[in-house]
Amino acid sequence: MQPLEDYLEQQRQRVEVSLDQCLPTPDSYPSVLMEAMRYSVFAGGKRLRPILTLAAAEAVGGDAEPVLPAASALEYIHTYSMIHDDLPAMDDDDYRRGKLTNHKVYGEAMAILAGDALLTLAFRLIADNASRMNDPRMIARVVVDVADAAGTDGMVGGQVVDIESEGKDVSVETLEYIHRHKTAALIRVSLTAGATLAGGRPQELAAIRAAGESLGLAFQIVDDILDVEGSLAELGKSAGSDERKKKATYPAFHGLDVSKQKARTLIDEAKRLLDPLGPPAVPIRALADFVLERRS
Ligand code: GRG
Repeated sequence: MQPLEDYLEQQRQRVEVSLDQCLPTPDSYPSVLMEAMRYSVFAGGKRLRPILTLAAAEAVGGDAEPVLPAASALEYIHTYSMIHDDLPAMDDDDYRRGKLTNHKVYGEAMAILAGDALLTLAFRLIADNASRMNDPRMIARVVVDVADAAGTDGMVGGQVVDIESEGKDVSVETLEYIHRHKTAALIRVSLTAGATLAGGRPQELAAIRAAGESLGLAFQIVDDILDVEGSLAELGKSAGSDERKKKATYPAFHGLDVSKQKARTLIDEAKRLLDPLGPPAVPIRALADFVLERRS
């Protein structure tokens, strides 16, 4: 296999092109909405979720190219969640990825609408992508999975419990619920959507789903650790915000050492779960290591 950096860069470039092509053109009407959507989509994310979608399609023997619209859709859902999370009514952040947040540039109303438009576009792209693949039954499967991961039983549900838990002493079960729903669910479905669209068999899908769950939880634990240990330059936002906002985090509950060990164990588990898929799953395994080692 080529070095991970080359693989990531190659996939990232394909994703960047697709993210541009799947959005309405910048001169579409109303132009301020197009501008606001593009501002946050192209604010410099790592593109982890869409790259996982491409890697999952390849892991079950499919091609990455046909699943690019669905991969882009998952990045749009992620971007919408960031835009809304930064709003004064939620985390009230002025900076994201080292740039002013969407509402700081376009105002709150436009930031809400840009997020809504990205979420809506995402479901259109997924349904359209699935309808072009071999098996039409896939449309329902993938749309339901993504809706579950993004909605009340996923990211939105996790965000609600996170907000409600701020400043309170939460149980370990609540902490686990927040992390698995707010963050892990979208990472997990980024993998399963790619594998499903590429025609993965039930056993392959089950392995990828379980690996995605471990990888997603590890991602959020690493995010918690970075909020304690990272620098402004690395994170593109000020570190220590979780502690200031009295958020429920792994380091706050378990300490840094146990949190690091837990993240490592989850990544090992994700990689082991992918063993039955053999060499085609090597890029996902490498991405799992990247999640553990990332500094931003
Ligand atoms: C508003 C419905 C709604 C949900 C928001 C995900 C989320 C829920 C809030 C974001 C809060 C946060 C920073 C969570 C930590 C995990 C996370 C999603 C980090 C950012 O993801 P990266 O590192 O971002 O993949 P980039 O910038 O690389 O795209």
